[in-house]
Amino acid sequence: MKKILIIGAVGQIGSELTLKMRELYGNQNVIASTRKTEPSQKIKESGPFEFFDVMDRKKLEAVCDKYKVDHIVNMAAILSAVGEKDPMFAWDVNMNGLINILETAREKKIKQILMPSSIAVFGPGTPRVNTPQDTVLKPTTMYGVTKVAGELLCDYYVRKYGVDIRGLRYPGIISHETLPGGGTTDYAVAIYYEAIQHGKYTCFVRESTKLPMMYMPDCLKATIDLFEADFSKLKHHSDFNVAGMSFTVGEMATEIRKHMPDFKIDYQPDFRQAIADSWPESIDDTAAREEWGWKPAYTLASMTVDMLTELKKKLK
Ligand code: AKB
Repeated sequence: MKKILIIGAVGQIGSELTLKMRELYGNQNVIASTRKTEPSQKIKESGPFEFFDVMDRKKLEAVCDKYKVDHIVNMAAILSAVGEKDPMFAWDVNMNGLINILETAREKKIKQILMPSSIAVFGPGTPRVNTPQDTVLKPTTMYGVTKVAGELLCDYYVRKYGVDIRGLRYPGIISHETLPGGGTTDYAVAIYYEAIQHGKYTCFVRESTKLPMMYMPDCLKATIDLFEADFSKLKHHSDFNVAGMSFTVGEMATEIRKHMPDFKIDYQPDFRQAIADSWPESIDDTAAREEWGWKPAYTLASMTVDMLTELKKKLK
């Protein structure tokens, strides 16, 4: 049985991925970890948990030894909006944290690393519609810079040391369990919370802003399908484009109004508008479909029904 260490296990994706992986691989085989945020009761009680900073290499190695870890999933990252407020902190966590993981994996002969990337690798010079797999990578955020460097570094470790590393470029992820922390695409989650709690939302990007998004069940499926993929069949490694859906904020509001006709939205763009404008509108994920069979299930309409139903239960 695999022994999987999930770093960043209390964040938006990490928290749900931990529970999903415990269900699939056994509670005791999935070790959750985070820097300092207290985990949910569900995470704490369903399996092993460790507090440590990914920048602390000794502690990372000690945890790998303690649990005989052979797979590492790294969900720890400083995202685009927070990264612009403290670029050096973003560099430190995203790059030095990654180097620690890669070096630990090389030295301890860890069998596999899953290292997510993001649509933040793209920038203003990249084609914005149906963005190709292999294209211009000149991001304008520190988060994007660390993700491009991270992809290159991971591919280097694959080539130079034969470490099995896989990664996918997450679009904005929408979910109702754990809030996202510090990204530009956070508006696509906040809009549902605010609709349920206050019937209105002030959005920090323009109505016409269109970005690639994905619902959490598809995100978990993509992550686990890539985790399980046959490494020998992969031509790409750390940089798979994965598409779910693409829509404008205006289209989201229209979809919400189908269920909540009185929902109101206004717009007060801030510094995150420029970040959103530098990213693609839609993504070409042919490589992921061909190399490991990726296929999303959710649309804006089906996700909206699910988000509103789940949030009504949770918040009312
Ligand atoms: C962000 O907005 O920074 C993230 C991302 C697209 O990686 N959600």
